[in-house]
Amino acid sequence: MSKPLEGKIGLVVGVANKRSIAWGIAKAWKEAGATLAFTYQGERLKGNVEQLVGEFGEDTILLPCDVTQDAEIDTVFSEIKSRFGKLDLLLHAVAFAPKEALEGDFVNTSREAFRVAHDVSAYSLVALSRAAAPLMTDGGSIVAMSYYGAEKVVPHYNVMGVAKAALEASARYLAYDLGEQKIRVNCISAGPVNTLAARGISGFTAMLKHYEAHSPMKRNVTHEELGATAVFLASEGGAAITGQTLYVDCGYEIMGMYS
Ligand code: 0WE
Repeated sequence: MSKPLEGKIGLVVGVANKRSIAWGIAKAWKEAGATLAFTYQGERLKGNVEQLVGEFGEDTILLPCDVTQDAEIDTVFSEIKSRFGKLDLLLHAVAFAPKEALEGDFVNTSREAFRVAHDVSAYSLVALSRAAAPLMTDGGSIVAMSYYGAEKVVPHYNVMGVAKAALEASARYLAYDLGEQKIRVNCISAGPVNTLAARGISGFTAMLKHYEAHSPMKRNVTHEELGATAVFLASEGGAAITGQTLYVDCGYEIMGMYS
């Protein structure tokens, strides 16, 4: 097995449990040779993430980070600086909208639900990238997770679709700002994956079945495939790719009419 990320330091934001997309990508980055730091959101998830990260060995660090708190973001990056001295990779795999905003009609989205969804799911990429950039002294690769609902209407995805559109646009503006520093910023738009965030969304199982029936590849994307894409983006293969949204969805996005 080749180690395209040997000697690279990465920060992974968004692991909640072993089904998290962030965990799938972390495993792939580690397999490719990277040394990783992780954050967890709140005491509720600390135990989970601690147990998972235990597999990663001594050089891994785990830090609390609520991405809506600038002070917590600052602490994360000063810890990374003192422990590793630099950063090469950043994974953003966090999103949240209040549950009621994902249930009714988009037209009824409250000002507060709109604000929270954009703060957690989109602004956090800007804040994390700004803090990461000074540590990315040899350039870097920033990867954020998105979804088709950013581009087309997916019923009930509602304000999350608007926030993902903001995330993808933010990735383009960040790519422009950070390009000369050899820092690339891209989104992976994943097909649906059965995670903690997806569970409790009514009709989610039907959505997985829909992709299975109608995507060109007639199946759903795996954690391993998302991990392999993130390795590609972080390594030489991605060296001239920035500001893009890559659909990793078994081809679903290309379809116009389903048969
Ligand atoms: O981005 C997402 C989901 C993110 C998410 C999930 C939740 C559930 C619990 C954000 N906020 C919350 N808030 C909660 O209270 N996905 C891409 C998965 C997803 O979510 C959907 C989808 C898909 C796909 C919601 C409605 C329709 C489709």
